[in-house]
Amino acid sequence: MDATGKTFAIVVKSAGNPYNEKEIEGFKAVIEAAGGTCISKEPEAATADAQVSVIQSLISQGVNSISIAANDENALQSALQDAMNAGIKVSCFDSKVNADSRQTFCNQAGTQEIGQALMDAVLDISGGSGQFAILSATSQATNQNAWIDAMKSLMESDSKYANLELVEVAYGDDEPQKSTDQTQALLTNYPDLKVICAPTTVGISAAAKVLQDQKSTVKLTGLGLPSEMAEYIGDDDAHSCPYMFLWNPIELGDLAAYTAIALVNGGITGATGEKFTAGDMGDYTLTDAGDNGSEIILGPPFEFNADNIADWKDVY
Ligand code: RAM
Repeated sequence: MDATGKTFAIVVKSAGNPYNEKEIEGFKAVIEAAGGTCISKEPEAATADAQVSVIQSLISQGVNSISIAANDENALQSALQDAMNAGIKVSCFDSKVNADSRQTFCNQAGTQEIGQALMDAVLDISGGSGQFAILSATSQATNQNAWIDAMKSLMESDSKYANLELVEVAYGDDEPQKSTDQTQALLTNYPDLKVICAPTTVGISAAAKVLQDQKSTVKLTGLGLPSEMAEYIGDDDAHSCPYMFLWNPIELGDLAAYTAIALVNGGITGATGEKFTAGDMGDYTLTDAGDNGSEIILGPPFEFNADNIADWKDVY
């Protein structure tokens, strides 16, 4: 794939989040190896307003492509449509915008699959019954909201979850201090809480520290970076998190970059059913994302536990 003479922007949710930095690392390496120029933008806070300003400035700069991890599904629509009208190729990754605001979406794993993995972990770790809470990112985050919705529908449709009670969805806004405070509040407000599920790398690492420092009996699962979670993962009372899931965020950045290059070079338009080769990652197909738009799924979520965490903690 050749990106010579073209400029590719990557816009993540917010600054100061190591997961976002890994996405940028992967994206930049692929764009630069293909001869293109990479511009990375990390808004101060994980808000739609901050991303709208970034998008407007990228339109003025005349970039060829914008790849964005959205802080809101609908609020970026007019800015991203202005970008597409200006001839800029627009795709999202990690956290999607609605189908009218994008050409395609690089999804880290199937939304349903992630919801299932998290629900089954809560069921298993709780021993099959009792109270659990979710510690999420921002209340507008499309990816976390989709995973939480998938969890809630599973609870309604499958009787094996009938003895679990979701007491609260708390929002730490992908800020370490707010996530810490929200974890403390959950512990205070729900003395019978058994499990916290944090489907955000920032939330899970903040919660892990609170639980382990307090020697709490509340257990943790969710989506976390092995590098940040290694000290908290284990099967004994000394560790707060028996196991968790994730995928490789560097590879998600790689896939987002190959997708952007394919859009700019005309290899794909974003229509469901199209196929392209993402460099050495191999062949990918654009499938139906279920929202009238297409998506490209990176792969299945991977479980990190006491047996394999040592192999992964230095990788990402
Ligand atoms: C946080 C962000 C990101 C999400 C991961 C799992 O880093 O919210 O969008 O995909 O967690």
